Amino acid sequence: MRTGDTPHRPQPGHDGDLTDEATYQRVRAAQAPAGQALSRRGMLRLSAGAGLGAALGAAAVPRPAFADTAPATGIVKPLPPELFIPQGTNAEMRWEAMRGQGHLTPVDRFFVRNHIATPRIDARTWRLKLWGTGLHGAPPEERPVEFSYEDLLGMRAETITSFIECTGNARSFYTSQQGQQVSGTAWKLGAVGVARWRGVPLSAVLERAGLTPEAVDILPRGLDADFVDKGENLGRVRRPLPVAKALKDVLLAYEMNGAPLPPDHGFPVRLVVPSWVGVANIKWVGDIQVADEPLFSPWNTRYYRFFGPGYPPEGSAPLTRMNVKSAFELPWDAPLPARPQVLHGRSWSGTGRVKKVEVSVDGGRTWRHARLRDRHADARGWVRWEFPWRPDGPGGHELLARATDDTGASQPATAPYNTLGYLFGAVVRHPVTVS
Ligand SMILES: Nc1nc2c(c(=O)[nH]1)N[C@H]1C(S)=C(S)[C@@H](COP(=O)(O)O)O[C@H]1N2
Ligand SMILES: [Mo]
Repeated sequence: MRTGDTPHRPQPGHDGDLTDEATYQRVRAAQAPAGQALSRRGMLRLSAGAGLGAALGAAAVPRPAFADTAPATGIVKPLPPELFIPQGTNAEMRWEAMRGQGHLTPVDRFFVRNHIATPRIDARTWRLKLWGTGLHGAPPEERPVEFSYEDLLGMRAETITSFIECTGNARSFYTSQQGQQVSGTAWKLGAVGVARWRGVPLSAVLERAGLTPEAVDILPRGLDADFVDKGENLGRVRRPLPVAKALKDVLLAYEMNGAPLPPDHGFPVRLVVPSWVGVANIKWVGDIQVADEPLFSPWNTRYYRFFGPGYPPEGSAPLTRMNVKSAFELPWDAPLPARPQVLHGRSWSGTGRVKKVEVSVDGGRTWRHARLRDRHADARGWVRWEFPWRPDGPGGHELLARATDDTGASQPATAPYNTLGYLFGAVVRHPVTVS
């Protein structure tokens, strides 16, 4: 199941270029996990993948200690209520916490999405292990190519500014705006943040480990505990990534906003996969399988695909890029004064550079352009914008913002339904009360 003869230098539209959406859909749709049949419910059976994770947990990678982990959420950093909305093992950023901030989201308010809990890892004994058929000599799991934390710090570093956003960000609006039932964390718009990430290009580590031209997929895996879904152990959090994307702009990041990666965001090292679905950004990475055939895990088969009417039983192709979104830097149901004022917000897109933001203060009947800042910032971050507003009177109002990127992608009035509530990209109606 080779997908191309030159995966290292893919051409757009070529089968090797799995960073191209159309190609990805075409190639991935034709592939299924080897030896795995569809169950009666049409879901992929993943017992093989879970077994692999469980076996590795015991054999290859020492378990991190869980001391210091706050029992309630499993999150280490403080979660003051003025900055965060609790969401089980996760913490959502309140958008009003971005008001007056610079381009970056400070770590103290950056959202946390943990499947389980933040592990405490000792960087002195931590090793990144690479193994698999996509490396020269096909090093087995038991004798992987290893990198220490010091090894990575000694390699050529790169810095990028990029958002990380949960695929389910804004999921709650499927229900509150569209009346649809979806499963998953009921995020509003705060499962997103922009940081400056510094680290080693994944391409450099792959080359040093002996990447072969036949390699097509990598599978980075976290050192947090096994994920158990309704009694079923799915193993460690891990999600396949095409080698083509891995070589393009992915970082093994050890710094966030100029300081060592905090425990909750992946210390000692995490992947940063610009523009892609949040789950691709594996935290606390312990090992990376590199394979000369497509790889599968629950995180690209039973999750992070579109399911529901209009999709095949096994779902769409695995989701790759995030979509276009906008948020006001205001609390939900914000009390606002009945005088002229300036509204602030931010827009971002995984498919291109945000070129235009329009705001409507009359429920979507009329739209006016917002004034953009950050026009020259990294397209993988976001743009801040401002919109002068003179409320027409006291009472409830709905504020709407819609962005368009340079590919023409924009925000529709409604988002196409999918059962797991991914990629809500419609315009959000933000209620405020003027008095
Ligand atoms: N090992 C590991 N990596 C992980 C996760 C996790 O639970 N475990 N969550 C993923 C998901 S779903 C998201 S959205 C991002 C969130 O990154 P953050 O917590 O730094 O904001 O991390 C991803 N990486
Ligand atoms: Mo996520």
